[in-house]
Amino acid sequence: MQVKLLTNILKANKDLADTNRTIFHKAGIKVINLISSPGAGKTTLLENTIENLSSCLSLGVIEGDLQTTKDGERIAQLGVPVVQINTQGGCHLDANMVNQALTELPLEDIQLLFIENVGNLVCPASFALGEDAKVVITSVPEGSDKPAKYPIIFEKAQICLLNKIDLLPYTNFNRREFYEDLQKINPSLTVFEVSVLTGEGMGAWYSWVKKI
Ligand SMILES: Nc1nc2c(ncn2[C@@H]2O[C@H](COP(=O)(O)OP(=O)(O)O)[C@@H](O)[C@H]2O)c(=O)[nH]1
Ligand SMILES: [Mg+2]
Repeated sequence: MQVKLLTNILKANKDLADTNRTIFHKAGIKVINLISSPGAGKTTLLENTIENLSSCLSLGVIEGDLQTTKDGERIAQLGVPVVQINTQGGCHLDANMVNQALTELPLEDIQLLFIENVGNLVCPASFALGEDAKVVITSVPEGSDKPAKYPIIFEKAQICLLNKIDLLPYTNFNRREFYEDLQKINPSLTVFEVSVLTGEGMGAWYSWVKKI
């Protein structure tokens, strides 16, 4: 019975994600779903990406969080249309929440929409939102075992950003373990090693975003 219930929830979510996808397609909007554990650097990545790309791309942002509008306020300061969704304890965004947020965004003015999911490496992996690509961010201080421990999101993502490489000298992060595990989970995953803080490696990320 429980299994059936879960299947129904995921099916309902998939149907709504397809509805969102149709809306995005008609409006000519590309969508990136950003997924990571709390603190890996999603909002900082968005701030830098907006500063670098908003002169050539019209951007919009949906911010997902359990509580507070802190991330939404950080993004709004940059003059980009943003809607904050508070999940009131829920560990992921779902397609219905995104569908409702769309009514608050000027879709006709947006070419590329970023969705910052709730900080969590598990739940967001199972809930499609209507995105063109899932991007998983993991960061050096979290450790090199994260792909092996949370394989589903690394399997479903098209891009992996390994962030905070400026901290490599101060940690025991094992690149060999990281890449060997990723190879087993998703051999076609593209990895960009970056430091959002220093800007190292960010050129490859910006190029990918511009081409999506
Ligand atoms: N050292 C270092 N810190 C970073 C980097 N990127 C983000 N941070 C810091 O990590 C913390 C969490 O970042 P935030 O973007 O809020 O993470 P989020 O919870 O995934 O949105 C902040 O203190 C950032 O300044 C990086 O490349 N290197
Ligand atoms: Mg954030």
